[in-house]
Amino acid sequence: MEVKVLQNVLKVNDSLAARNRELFNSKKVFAIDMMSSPGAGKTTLLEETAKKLAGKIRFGVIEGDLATAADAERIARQDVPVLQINTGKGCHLDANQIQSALEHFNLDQLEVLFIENVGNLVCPAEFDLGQHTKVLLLSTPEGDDKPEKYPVMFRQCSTILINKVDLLPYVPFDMAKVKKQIKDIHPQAHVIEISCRTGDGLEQWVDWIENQLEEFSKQK
Ligand SMILES: Nc1nc2c(ncn2[C@@H]2O[C@H](COP(=O)(O)OP(=O)(O)OP(=O)(O)O)[C@@H](O)[C@H]2O)c(=O)[nH]1
Ligand SMILES: [Mg+2]
Repeated sequence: MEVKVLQNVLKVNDSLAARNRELFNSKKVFAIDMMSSPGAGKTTLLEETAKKLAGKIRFGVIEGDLATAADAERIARQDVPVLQINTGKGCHLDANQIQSALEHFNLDQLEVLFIENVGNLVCPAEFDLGQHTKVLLLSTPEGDDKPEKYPVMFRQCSTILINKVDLLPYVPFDMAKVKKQIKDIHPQAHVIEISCRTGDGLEQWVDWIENQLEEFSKQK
């Protein structure tokens, strides 16, 4: 019985996500779901992305956290349109929340929408939001066993950013081991090493966004 209830919840979520995706497509907005453990650097990366994309690509951000508007305030300081969703006890965003959030954006003015999901390596993987692609951040202090311990998340994300590479001299993190785990779980995943602190790899990240947007625009 419990399984049936869960299936219904996911079914309703999937149909709302499909509607969100139709809206994104009709407005020509490329939507990216950003996921990671708490503190891996999602908001910092979006702040740095805003600096790099200023005047190039018009984007907005939906922030998901249990409580506070702290992340949305950080993004707003970059002059990027942003809306904070507080999930209360919820450990992930869902399609219904995104649908409500979208009413607060002028999608005609946007080319890309980043959705920063609640920090969690498990639950966000289960819920389609209507995004076109999912990006995962793994940061070096989290340890080098995460891909094999959280395979569902790593399998779902088209691109995996390994953040905080500036900390490699100080934390036990075997990059080759992590890349091997990712290859075993998701051979097609695109991996980029970055540091939001030093800026390493951020050009590659911005190139990735530009290429994705170009491919998306061709489809319309
Ligand atoms: N050394 C180092 N610290 C970083 C880097 N990127 C982010 N941080 C720090 O990591 C901490 C967490 O960063 P956030 O961007 O708030 O992480 P988050 O993933 O948005 O966190 P939640 O929203 O709580 O899930 C902050 O103190 C950042 O300054 C990096 O590349 N190197
Ligand atoms: Mg954040």
